[in-house]
Amino acid sequence: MGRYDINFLPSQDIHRADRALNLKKMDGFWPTEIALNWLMPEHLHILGYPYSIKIDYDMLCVAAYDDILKYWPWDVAYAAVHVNVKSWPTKAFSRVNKSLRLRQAKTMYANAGFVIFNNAICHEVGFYDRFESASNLLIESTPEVGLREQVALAMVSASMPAGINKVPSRYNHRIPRYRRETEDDPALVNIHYIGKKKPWHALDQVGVEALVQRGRGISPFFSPVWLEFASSIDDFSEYCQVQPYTAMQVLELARDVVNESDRLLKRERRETRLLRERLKELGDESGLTEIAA
Ligand SMILES: [Mn+2]
Repeated sequence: MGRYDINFLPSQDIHRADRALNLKKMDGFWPTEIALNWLMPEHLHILGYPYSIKIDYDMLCVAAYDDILKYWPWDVAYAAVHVNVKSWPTKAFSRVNKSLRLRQAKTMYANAGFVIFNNAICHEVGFYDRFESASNLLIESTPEVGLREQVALAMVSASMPAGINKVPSRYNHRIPRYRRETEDDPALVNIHYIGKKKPWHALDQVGVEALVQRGRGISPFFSPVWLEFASSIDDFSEYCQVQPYTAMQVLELARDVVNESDRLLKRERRETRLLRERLKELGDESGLTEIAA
């Protein structure tokens, strides 16, 4: 199994794997095996590795991790952390925090795409045990909360001795938010293909238009980046039915994005014009013309 320099690890060889595999399914659709991710830091500690990085399967690395060593000494570090998500049921979370005796941490959301662990500290505090308890308590107390895995992780991580630390978001670049590179915000390191449509799924015109309508017109252009890389790997076509884009297909993609953006813009202008006209009519009757102008 040493192909592509990847060492695959049979799950039965992971210390206490049965516990993770028996954990209740989170969000209904993820395979139970994903809980093994959160056992790995402790397993790797036993094997003698001081640090570990967990990276999602839907991420593409496009640049070197040249400043990653800066983040090594921390307990646990996430790329992409949003503090104080208002829609979360804070009361339920503080109950979980209390019953697990977790340090009362601010409610926060941490995307689990790219996480660095200090394996020894995870082992010391029993990271997986805490994660398992938090998950189970959340399932009981807040069945309505989605992304439970990430919620439980964020809560447990926030109560690590040094809390959660942040890795720059270029290590977990979620595709709808592509900004122009600046000195403060340098080039991407990892592209994270979040959402249901992955770059190995075919994208049709309707799909492209739907993305534009959600303000994500940049997203379709990330697919060719993944396909260009993936197609250079042996047996690509055995695993992936989608072919890399030709220059002409990228142009067609741009056409669909631009056409849909133009259509939305025209519709918005038309609606504004109609509203103005309506207000003007009303104004003629009620003296509102000034406001309409
Ligand atoms: Mn992902």
